Amino acid sequence: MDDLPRRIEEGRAALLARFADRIRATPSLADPAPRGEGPRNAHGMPRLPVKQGEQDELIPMDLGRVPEVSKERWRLTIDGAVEEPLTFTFDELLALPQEERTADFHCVTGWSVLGLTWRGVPLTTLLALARPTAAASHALFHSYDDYSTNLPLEEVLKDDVLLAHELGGAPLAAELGGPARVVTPQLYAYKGAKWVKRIEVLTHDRRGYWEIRGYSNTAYPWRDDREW
Ligand SMILES: Nc1nc2c(c(=O)[nH]1)N[C@H]1C(S)=C(S)[C@@H](COP(=O)(O)O)O[C@H]1N2
Ligand SMILES: [Mo]
Repeated sequence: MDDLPRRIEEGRAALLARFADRIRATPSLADPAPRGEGPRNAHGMPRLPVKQGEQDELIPMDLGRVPEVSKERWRLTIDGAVEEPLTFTFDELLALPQEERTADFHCVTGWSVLGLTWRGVPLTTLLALARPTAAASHALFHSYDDYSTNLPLEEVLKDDVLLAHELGGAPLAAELGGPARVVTPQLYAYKGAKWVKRIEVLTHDRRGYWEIRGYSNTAYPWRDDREW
């Protein structure tokens, strides 16, 4: 495994080249007039998207139960339309290159928390190792609580999309998705699966839990894009 950094770099470069145009065309990078208030973030977006209220801390949101997933029992599988299906233990996740991202968090129910610092592994790293096939276009994330959520690969591959296991320098609390969760700072937070156990790479779009029940499939906060 000593060629791991090279495999990650080559896989990431190939994916970013392949998806560069689609990444640039996503709403949060191409919107000429994002709606919201406050100073602009690094992507030129107003810090507080339209119809969001700021608060100090995350409110745990779930489907009525917090699944008990110990670090020992936790596994993440990446399969479907990939050349190299993979399963990681929590220790194997920690053995990958770790990165930090400070990002804002926007829940579709109208609250935002600004400036959260997450630590974990970028989704680009995981996909670089699993290598989506030429036909791969989307991913469906499955969680231990039977939640699911879907994204096009151009959203999964954004630099701030992280599989996070620490928040603010501490292990991620169980009610916030620990041992590990996905965060998607440029979209409403229901696009980030807590207690994630499987990333199913797909050659077509397939809707997740809230996307089936009426929440927007695109979930773009600066256009009030909440429902369909
Ligand atoms: N597995 C799972 N992931 C989930 C959810 C869930 O119910 N189950 N809720 C989503 C919603 S609607 C939001 S706003 C965020 C909430 O994250 P928090 O609990 O850390 O505030 O997680 C998202 N990810
Ligand atoms: Mo939410």
